[in-house]
Order: sequence, then structure tokens, then C-alpha cells
Amino acid sequence: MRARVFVGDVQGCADEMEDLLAAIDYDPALIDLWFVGDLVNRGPASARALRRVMALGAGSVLGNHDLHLLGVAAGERPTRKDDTISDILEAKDREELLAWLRARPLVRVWDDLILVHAGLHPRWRDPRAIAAPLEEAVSRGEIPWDDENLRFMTGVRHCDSAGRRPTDDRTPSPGFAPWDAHYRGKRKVVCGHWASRGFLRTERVRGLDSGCVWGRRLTAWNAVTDAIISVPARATYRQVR
Ligand SMILES: [Mn+2]
Repeated sequence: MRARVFVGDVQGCADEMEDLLAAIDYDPALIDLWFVGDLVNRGPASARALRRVMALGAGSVLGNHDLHLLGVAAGERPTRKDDTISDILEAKDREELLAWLRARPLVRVWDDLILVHAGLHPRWRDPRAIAAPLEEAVSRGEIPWDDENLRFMTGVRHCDSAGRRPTDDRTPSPGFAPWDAHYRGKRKVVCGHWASRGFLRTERVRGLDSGCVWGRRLTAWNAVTDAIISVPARATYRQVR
């Protein structure tokens, strides 16, 4: 059986991705490779990272930074001063790169696992049904920026038992908890997005954002063996605020 291996937030850390592929002995014939999203932005080599994932034939769900790139490219979102996506926006193969991203799912479900960038809402009984119309819209180039479900799956950290999110996600008031405190689904969730929380292993969650772009590590999780392999960042590309 092909091993399924999941990789945390790359965010343009293309060199570390190469290090990690070597560390897991990546062979496309043996390993089904998936990324948790946020392939681009904040790191040094967004275009190279994205091209490499495409060339590998690997899968990925969309993260908030991937959506941001699509929004900037479409002229729907302003660039931010710490964006590092100009290499993609100015690339000859820009349309190819953007088209590939637009065709990515937001949620991928297997019998035993769910892959999503940030997390799942406590009241979603069927995350695929929630994601499908959103993916449809993204694939048409019509990103529903204000859709609460889209914002939740690509951006949640804390929420309450009804899925409401705090005004201040960094220091939430009592009643809010990490989203997975409310998650009761039978499938294990593989996600990223929360670098300050670091690698997370609980009964129901594998959180793979170990902060490579912040100078920490890039992490892979093997779903068959439940083993973790990680490589160190080669540099601190962004300072923790
Ligand atoms: Mn993210």
C-alpha cells in the first residue's frame, strides 16, 4: 500500500522542502504526498516551491496565503508589505501556477483522515458538502472573501462550541478554545496554519505547521506509521512578532 505523507506549511521555503523530500526518501511510486496548504508567501522562494509541488504531482489543500495570492493576482486584494509572491506574479508561467492553485480543494477526505488548512467547525457534519460550492467558486476565479465557512477552514485558530470566533484570536476571552477542543468527528484531522502552536499530536489531530518560515522546522507526518520527520529551517526568514 502506498504510504500517505503530509507536509506542513511550506510558505516558499523551497530549500527546506527539498531537504524534507530527501529526509523522507520521497518516491512518487511509493508515497502519496499531500501538503496542508500555504505553499507560498512570507518565505524566500514562493515560485520555486509552487513549481516543485506541481512537478511532483503532489496534492494540496488551499491555505489563506494561497488564496491571498489568487486575490492579489486578480486585483481583488492589496499586497501586504511582508508578501513574497512577486516572483509568481511576475513569472512567465504565472497563469499556469495560478490555474493549478485555483483547482486545488479546500478539504480532502479519506476514510480515516480529513485534510484542511486551518481547522473544522464544530457544527459541520459533512465538511465536503461545505467545501464543494466554495471550491467551485474558487475554480471559476470568484473567491467568496466574506464567506464565513471559507474563512473558518482556512483561518481558524480559536472558536467556541458553536463555532463562533473571538475578536482577538491571539488572546481570546474565556469560552474560546483551540478549534479542535470542540471537534468530535471520527476522522483524524491533518492541518497546518498555527505555527505559534507548533507541531501538534492529539487523539484526533495532527497539526503540522512547525514554523519553518519563522526559522523553526518543516515537518512531515506519515499516516501509515504515524511517524514524524522534520528538517530545520536554513534561516529565519521572518521574525516572530
Ligand atoms: Mn495559514
